[in-house]
Amino acid sequence: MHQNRKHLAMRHTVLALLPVALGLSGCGGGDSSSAVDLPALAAALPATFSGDCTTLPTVLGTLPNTTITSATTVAAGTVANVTTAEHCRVVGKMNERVSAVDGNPYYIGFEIRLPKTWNGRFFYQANGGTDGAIGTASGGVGGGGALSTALSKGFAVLSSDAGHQSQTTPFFGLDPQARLDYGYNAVGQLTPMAKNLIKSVYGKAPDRSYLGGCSNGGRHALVAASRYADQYDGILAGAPGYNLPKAAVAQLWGVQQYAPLATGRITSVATAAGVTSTVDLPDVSTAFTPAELSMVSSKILGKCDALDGVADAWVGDVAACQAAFSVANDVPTCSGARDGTCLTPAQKTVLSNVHSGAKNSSGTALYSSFPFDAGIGSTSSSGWAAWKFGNATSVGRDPGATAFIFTTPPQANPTTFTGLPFALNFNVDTDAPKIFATSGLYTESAMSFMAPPNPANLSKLRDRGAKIIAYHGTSDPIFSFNDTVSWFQSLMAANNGDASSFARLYPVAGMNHCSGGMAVDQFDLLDPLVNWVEKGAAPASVTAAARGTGTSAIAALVNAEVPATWSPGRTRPLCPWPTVARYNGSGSTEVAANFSCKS
Ligand SMILES: [Ca+2]
Repeated sequence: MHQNRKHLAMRHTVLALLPVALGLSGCGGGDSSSAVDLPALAAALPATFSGDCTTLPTVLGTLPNTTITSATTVAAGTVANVTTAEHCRVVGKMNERVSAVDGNPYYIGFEIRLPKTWNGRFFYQANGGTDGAIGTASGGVGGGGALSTALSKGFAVLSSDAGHQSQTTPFFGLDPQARLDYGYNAVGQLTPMAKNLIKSVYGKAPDRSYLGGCSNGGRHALVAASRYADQYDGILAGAPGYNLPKAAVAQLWGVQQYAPLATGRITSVATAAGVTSTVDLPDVSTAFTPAELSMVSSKILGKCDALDGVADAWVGDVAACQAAFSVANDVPTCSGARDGTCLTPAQKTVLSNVHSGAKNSSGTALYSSFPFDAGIGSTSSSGWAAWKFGNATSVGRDPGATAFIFTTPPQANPTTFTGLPFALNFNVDTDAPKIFATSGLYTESAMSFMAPPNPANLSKLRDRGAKIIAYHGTSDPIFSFNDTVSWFQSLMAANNGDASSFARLYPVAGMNHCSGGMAVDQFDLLDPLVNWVEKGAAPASVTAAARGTGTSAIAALVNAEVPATWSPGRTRPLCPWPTVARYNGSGSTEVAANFSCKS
């Protein structure tokens, strides 16, 4: 601790000299963060718990506002498809209460898994969607089909429902406190509790603490990096939906773009309670057929594949692809009926607009643009069509989240709420601003409780020696890769042009939302993060593998979207943005070693 304080004091001295140094080195090339001596954090030391898990509730009975409901031994075996050693699973709840607004009971539910042989580290597993369920506390290391977890590595891992017990409906948003718990306060409450719990079990608090997740979990990660920088040494942010309410609004805007193109009709809609009513509305999933999206994907591939140095059915240089490809020039225009080989002029306009990003009627951006990527043809549940048409019209996803959690005041009644009508009737001029609104009952806006207070300013995290690694699939249809690049650029700007002393962004070319797609999506970014935090080893390229047919005996771990022309286990380097994995010019194109991260 004393050593860290000394380093911090030194840092302030260096900062005071910076303007002079920058003046001498000219503009644009500032490198203050790497020039500054950030404190080095000591490596975590292992410990063991040799006692009986079932006695833990007695030991843990003094945690404030916390009830332990069970503590059981989990024998060595498979957890989240990964071989895992014996551990204790402790389940509990914090801050039990009954809402004065909706009359429903609430608490912050959690489980924490405590290895008998512990590596001295804590991992907060931030979950996806609108939370509401305690996912198995295994601790994801990034991507899909991971071969290890934080738990299998020996971390103590916590997972929570973020303060409400309803995973499939968004109606908890009626309760003001449940909104805040979901946004940030569950992490704020659970983190010190978990550290105290760990101390009670092992005799010491965690030496090092990490928080990671993807999607909403990536949002939690950036929120924690901003709000709870004093609590975490390493942050792993996957597909960070750090502008989540804006992304949801953009989805509703998208539904309104697709509607005029639809050839099919929807004749009934259902509430969360299963009450159906007869309607006659456009079926937006018919705006672009799978054949049309596959055709667009092939056109993108044709134009962009070779830009990374090799035509290998993989677009590695996504930035160059944006300059090379255009819907107007590279997608055939239908001269007759739609047959899957062309798009109508109206379809081309919508596809361009959707990638340019949602805007209100006066042209003001409501969210980010999206890059064109060959993954647009994905037919998986994490792919383009599933998100743009399915989740954008479902009660539990974008319409419901916007109606009940993200707009103030909440805009609908749970008993009658249906997704598609809400999306079609959402007013992007008068309703969209409600994600910034407050009221007497709802004193924080959604953009206040969901977004990091200032994602560009992570100086507190930086200055204590903590590190952050982000990753994002370039084919992500819901949280735009471009939005994450915008964040990273703002972080660089706030650090005189270079945040590399404490932050890395790894694009995952072709990956859908958090996993899947025409991508090498099996990777582990947790080990590089730990090595950076605890050994000062800054990460460079990280090898990722495809999960094609035959790469795993577990069917769920095989990615059906790996192209047949690829070796099923093809590897590629993940490269720190803005470098790109480029073919070296010789050797097998199926092997990462023959690619290098270059600008
Ligand atoms: Ca290529």
